[in-house]
Amino acid sequence: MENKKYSCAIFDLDGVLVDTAKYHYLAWKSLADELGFDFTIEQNEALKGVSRMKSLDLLLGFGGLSDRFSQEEKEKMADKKNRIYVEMIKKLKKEELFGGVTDLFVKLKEKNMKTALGSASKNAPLILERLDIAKYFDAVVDGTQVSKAKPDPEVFVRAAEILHIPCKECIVFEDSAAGLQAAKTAGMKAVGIGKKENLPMADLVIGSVDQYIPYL
Ligand code: B16
Ligand code: MG
Repeated sequence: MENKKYSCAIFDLDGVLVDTAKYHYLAWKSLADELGFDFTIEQNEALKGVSRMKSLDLLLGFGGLSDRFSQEEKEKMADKKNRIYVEMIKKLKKEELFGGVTDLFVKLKEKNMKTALGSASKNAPLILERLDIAKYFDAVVDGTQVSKAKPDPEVFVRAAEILHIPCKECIVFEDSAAGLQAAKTAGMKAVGIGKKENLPMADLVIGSVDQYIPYL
């Protein structure tokens, strides 16, 4: 157990606070079905944390359909996937917030730590509203506010800037390889949520965010 103290915890959203990753998967899978190829849950790992258009490029690559479509056609496909996804997350229930998330937020406040959201998703505001968790964040940075997608560190650096906290005093909680890479590049502590074999670049891997409470 380390002794270093941090001032700020930055949370990814999809896959860290709520399992929206499964809805992203189902929405991309329905597009793959329509295009006539299989898209597996293992392949979906590569899409986690990356932007919508980059995800589409990866998906088309898995289907052997790279370079087959114009930019306009790709934008239509991405819009279609997003409409399917939004229909799913409009029905998101508060109970889908991962267990222990609220406990961690309470502990962070007790320790006077700042909290921020650092998500690649343009749908983050809708998800925060559905889960009623916007109140827990001192700063929110999402996919509508950044120009460079993870693994670029922009989303996390922006959150630290808003809160006037040096990057080295921030801990990032992330479920994706791209996001952990972004955290490391920013000079932040990178805590992986998930399985060690999928997240080799993390400083620490835990199964869920509340497992970090003993480290505070
Ligand atoms: P959207 P996060 C990411 O959110 C997802 O992990 C990733 O699968 C998705 O492609 C990306 O947001 C963009 O999402 O299409 O809703 O704008 O994990 O950074 O919270
Ligand atoms: Mg994520």
